[in-house]
Amino acid sequence: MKDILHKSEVFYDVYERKPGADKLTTTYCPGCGHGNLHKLIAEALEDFGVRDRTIFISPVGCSVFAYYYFHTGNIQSAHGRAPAVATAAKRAHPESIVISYQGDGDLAAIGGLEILHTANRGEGITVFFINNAIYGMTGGQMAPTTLIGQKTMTTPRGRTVANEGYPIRMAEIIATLDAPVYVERVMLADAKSIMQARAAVRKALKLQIEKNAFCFIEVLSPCPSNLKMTPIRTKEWVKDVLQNQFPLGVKKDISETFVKKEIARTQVELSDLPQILEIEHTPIDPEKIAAYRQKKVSEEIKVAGFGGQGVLSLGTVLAEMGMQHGYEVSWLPSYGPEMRGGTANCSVKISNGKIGSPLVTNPTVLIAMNRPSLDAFEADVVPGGLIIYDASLIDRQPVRTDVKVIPLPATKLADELGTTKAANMIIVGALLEYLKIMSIDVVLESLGYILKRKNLVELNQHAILKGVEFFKSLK
Ligand SMILES: Cc1ncc(C[n+]2csc(CCOP(=O)(O)OP(=O)(O)O)c2C)c(N)n1
Ligand code: SF4
Ligand SMILES: [Mg+2]
Repeated sequence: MKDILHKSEVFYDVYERKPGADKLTTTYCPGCGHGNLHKLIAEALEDFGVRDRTIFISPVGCSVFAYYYFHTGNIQSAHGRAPAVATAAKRAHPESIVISYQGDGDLAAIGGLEILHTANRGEGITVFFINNAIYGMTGGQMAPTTLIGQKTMTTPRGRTVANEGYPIRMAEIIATLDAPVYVERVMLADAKSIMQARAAVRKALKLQIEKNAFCFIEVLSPCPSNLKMTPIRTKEWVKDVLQNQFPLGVKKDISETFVKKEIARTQVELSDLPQILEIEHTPIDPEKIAAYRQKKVSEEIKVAGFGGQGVLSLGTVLAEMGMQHGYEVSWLPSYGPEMRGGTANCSVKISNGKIGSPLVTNPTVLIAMNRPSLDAFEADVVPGGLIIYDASLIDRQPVRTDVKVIPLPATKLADELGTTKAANMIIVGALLEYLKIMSIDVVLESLGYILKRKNLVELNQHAILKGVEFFKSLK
């Protein structure tokens, strides 16, 4: 009796992360299979002594909050993307035990290709695939595993082959691939089948622990709430109906002959990067940037304009130059349909603190190189921020009165240099002279390292200096 009531140490005693007053029960409906499977996994992790090196990945679905319960490492991933996240976790931490826990909507619909390629690469992870023949979390829409004739929210007259195709047997598909080591389908319908599921769960995890083997366990599981049956009746349905479409059993097992897969963690020293990336790089004299290392810098820059105006490279130059000065930097391009003739933009962060997200939504600096960009982003600039706009192309002034505005005729000045394309570097010069977060000398010196076309270095140096002069002339 004591053993039956034993709660695995792999579960938290109290589910502190779960909102609300009830911190002792799970979010699952009575009779739901998720609870059973959680228990089997938790007990195996405890018995194998790997709790503290397990990373549990839950994507979207009713098990999205698995991290309320599992006292392991946890990552909550986007819908269908758990296998990619699991791949990254395992490769970064080869000694960890990585579990990708996915529903049928998640794994077989939105994440259908993700799992296929992960299985095909034979990543050293364990996938638990909860097939309850329905989208549980969202209230009972059709899943790829929904049975023919089964009524769901989105197939109110029952699934038909003509409209929705056949239910997909994922375990069989995964078993056709070369890399997976062990693939089995089990069910959670009665004591006997739960014991068989327990054995499969343990075998799959053991194979990861001992051999880094990719294993895939499909688990036929009851969802009483959306199948609209009592918990007992749903279990019978899993056994008597669902199982007919999805036959239980081992679909592939090469575990005996499979040789342990070594996952090497590649250690790259920062100083080796230029050579690996084939970048010409001469370190900057620390003396030259010492003064800038003391500054408190946290700039969030939005650069926007037409595709072809050098918007993205303007951002790259700022980020690269920031790096030369020892700042944390990020650069995030936005490629959208707007690239063809409309607006293109990128986000750049330059900071001497850690950068959490590369996205800039409220810029401290907006660089608007065309009118649609000024229209689109002016309102987002933080009060006290800066707007630099190309006054030779934009026929209106910013309306904001709580920000600093620099009307810079960048295109006109670039034409004076002989090429319109230099407008972006003129803006770089004016901006850096305004911000005073980098040494102009170092920027000019570094251009040679980062520009791929060496014949353009001199021209861009002139353009940056022209921007600097323009800003000085405003004073
Ligand atoms: C990108 C994205 N698309 C759609 C959704 C809505 N959504 C949430 S859960 C879910 C399906 C879950 O079904 P399943 O994976 O079978 O998990 P279950 O709840 O049945 O365990 C969907 C479509 C979402 N959260 N994110
Ligand atoms: S809706 Fe279905 S899958 Fe979700 S918790 Fe309830 S029984 Fe489980
Ligand atoms: Mg489901």
